[in-house]
Amino acid sequence: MTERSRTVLGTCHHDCPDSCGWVVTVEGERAVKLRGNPDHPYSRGELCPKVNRFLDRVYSPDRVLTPLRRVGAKGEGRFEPTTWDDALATIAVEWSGRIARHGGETLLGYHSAGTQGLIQMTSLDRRLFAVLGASRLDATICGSTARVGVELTNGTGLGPDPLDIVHSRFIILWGTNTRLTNRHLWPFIEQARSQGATVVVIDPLRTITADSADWFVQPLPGTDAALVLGLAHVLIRDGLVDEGWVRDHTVGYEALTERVRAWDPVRAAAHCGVAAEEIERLARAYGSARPALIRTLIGAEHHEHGAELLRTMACLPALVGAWRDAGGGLIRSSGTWTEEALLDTVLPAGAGTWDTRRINMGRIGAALTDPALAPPITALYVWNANPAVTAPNAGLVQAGLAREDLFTVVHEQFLTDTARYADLVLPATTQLEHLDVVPAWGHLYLGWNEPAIAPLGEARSNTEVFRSLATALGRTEAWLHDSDEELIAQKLDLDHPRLATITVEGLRREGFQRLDVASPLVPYAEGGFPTPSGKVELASPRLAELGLDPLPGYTPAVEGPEGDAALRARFPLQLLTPKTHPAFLNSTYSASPRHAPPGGPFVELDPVDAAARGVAEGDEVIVANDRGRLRLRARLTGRVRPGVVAIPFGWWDHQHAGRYGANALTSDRLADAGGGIAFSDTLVEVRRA
Ligand SMILES: Nc1nc2c(c(=O)[nH]1)N[C@H]1C(S)=C(S)[C@@H](COP(=O)(O)OP(=O)(O)OC[C@H]3O[C@@H](n4cnc5c(=O)[nH]c(N)nc54)[C@H](O)[C@@H]3O)O[C@H]1N2
Ligand SMILES: Nc1nc2c(c(=O)[nH]1)N[C@H]1C(S)=C(S)[C@@H](COP(=O)(O)OP(=O)(O)OC[C@H]3O[C@@H](n4cnc5c(=O)[nH]c(N)nc54)[C@H](O)[C@@H]3O)O[C@H]1N2
Ligand code: SF4
Ligand SMILES: [Mo]
Repeated sequence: MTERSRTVLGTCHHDCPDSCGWVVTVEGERAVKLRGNPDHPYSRGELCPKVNRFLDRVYSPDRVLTPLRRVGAKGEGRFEPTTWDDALATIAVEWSGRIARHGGETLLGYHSAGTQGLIQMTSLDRRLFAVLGASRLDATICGSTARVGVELTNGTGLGPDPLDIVHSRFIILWGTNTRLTNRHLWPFIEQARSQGATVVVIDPLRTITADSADWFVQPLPGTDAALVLGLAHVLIRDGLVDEGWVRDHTVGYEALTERVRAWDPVRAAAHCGVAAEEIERLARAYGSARPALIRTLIGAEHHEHGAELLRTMACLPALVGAWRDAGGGLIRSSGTWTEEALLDTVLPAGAGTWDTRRINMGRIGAALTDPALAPPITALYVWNANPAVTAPNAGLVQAGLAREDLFTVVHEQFLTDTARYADLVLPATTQLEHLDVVPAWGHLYLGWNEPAIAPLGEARSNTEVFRSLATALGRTEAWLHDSDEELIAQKLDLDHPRLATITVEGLRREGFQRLDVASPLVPYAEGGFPTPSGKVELASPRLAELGLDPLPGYTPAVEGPEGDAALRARFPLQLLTPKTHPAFLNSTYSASPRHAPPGGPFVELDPVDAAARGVAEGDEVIVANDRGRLRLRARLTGRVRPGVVAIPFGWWDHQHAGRYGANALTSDRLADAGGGIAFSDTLVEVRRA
């Protein structure tokens, strides 16, 4: 280091389970190096192909660094620079006028997890939108359907510490592409493997994780619940159930036994497309290994019956008593450990409540185009998100964004496909330019993020913009103007036992601190599940009270392999649109030439489906359904099975030959619970272009 250089500790902000620690070297005013923090116990000095070149992103010539005012048509992307004063004054006039005319609910804030920091993801925004009486956003596009599903069985989303996977001896990676999406967990899985663990991947796609597994099981999409019922059948039939644990810590075992009696492997196989013999083998291997762990993330929930699947899947660890062991049980997002130690800081006591209507973010296209929605959404403020690319049914989303009467503000680092529709684009800081504390949903460390450099150009952080908006709107309540330090202090419940050893000074000094929970973390070895019965609810009295099936089950998706016959006759192939590229993070980085793989987007088909359509490797094809139509290159990679096709998710519209990306085709149907979206229950047909 030269005399003028210093290092600053930070944490990656991306919507990624890994929340890696980093170290930034700064010379003068400029960040010159960004490396993984070698001291971070989870990421251990490594970042990833997305973030290794983060400084290119920070200093990219394409960054939006001044406010922009639209001069072209919506979506065209023609803007001219303007000033913050002008932009804020325009917003104040537009919002006030529209609220006066339609009421507060005409305004909607739309965000996702562009940064998932405690204060920059969502904090002051909620206060401002609350006092304005704006519509509330159901931010359920990722994770909430799985959470609700698991909670129906266990009463909680809590599970083991992901790092305890080293203790596992049988690991099922179920609907998660660990090596791509959760890459820092992989070395711990390898460690378990070196100690004898078997790694199973269950995925309709042969992913890079499947390639590295000991055993790859390839069901048809959306049919896993049938597979689970078949597994449960064998576990019970063959005496592989931990009867003592089941007796002490579950309810409904007899009813479940009765239910799965009819689900012998032959019947299960007929629905899920996994051979009966393989179901038998998998059940016996899972039922005789200890500790046995199921790890799942998001892929399995993006289905019409995603909650049903997760609720059903969550019965397996209880049946075999896997919760007894360090490294046993079920892990999905481990963010719940942190969330429960945070305070809800929307409105201070006495400042009223915020109980306006809710708009589901996955249904944003429908909400923006519904002529019956009263009041209509006439003002939209987007930050931390790129819904034109990432929300389902993109044609509808973009039809909504194109509405002339919609006043749209997008706060962004880059001119995304969403920003192109904005009336005003506001320049956003990057993680190097603002303060935050970053929680994790893939491990149990809180990360500190000290700003390494001053905001570039005229960029402002999310919290700073909400303070500016409050001023522009003449709001003088002190709590609309709290500083970032104050917001962090308000959010961390330092009296919570899980934060007992965490301090703001400690976080700042070390860069990360672990939640104060046991290690290894075996929370339910002796039961004590927070369900009404205190037990794992194999049969759920709560579901029964709602008039729903109290038992785990399998319901075929309407837009799935066993769905609506008329639809299937027209669109016989099921489309998956997963995360595929190691250098993309959702739609982030895909517009950057150094991140995007050469050749652009493509559709993968099985050679049998391709031959039936006269399609050869590299041919141009049309992939279509009633929602949209894409022109893509066909690839016959052998990664999908007959009846299934896959298009990588994340590319921007202009990178496709037609007008839209993969989400032009995806279903925006709501999942069965939790407000998630059935992205992966989407039927299409493919033909030569
Ligand atoms: N490199 C990279 N990393 C990322 C991201 C990224 O875009 N790029 N995104 C981040 C985000 S926001 C998230 S939520 C996580 C998601 O992490 P994951 O859940 O691991 O990723 P997904 O691609 O959503 O889905 C995982 C797998 O689920 C499979 N799947 C789909 N339907 C089914 C089914 O019916 N049954 C089964 N068994 N599997 C099914 C898909 O084929 C896919 O391979 O990744 C995070 N990490
Ligand atoms: N077809 C299909 N669709 C999917 C998925 C899929 O697997 N397939 N996955 C779904 C999932 S799991 C998720 S989580 C969503 C993700 O959906 P999005 O969150 O909309 O996706 P990102 O590409 O991560 O967009 C985040 C944006 O926030 C911006 N940003 C980053 N930091 C900041 C900041 O500090 N301030 C502001 N104002 N902006 C910032 C980035 O530049 C980026 O454009 O997509 C969903 N959509
Ligand atoms: S995107 Fe994920 S893997 Fe990459 S540096 Fe950030 S947290 Fe780590
Ligand atoms: Mo996500």
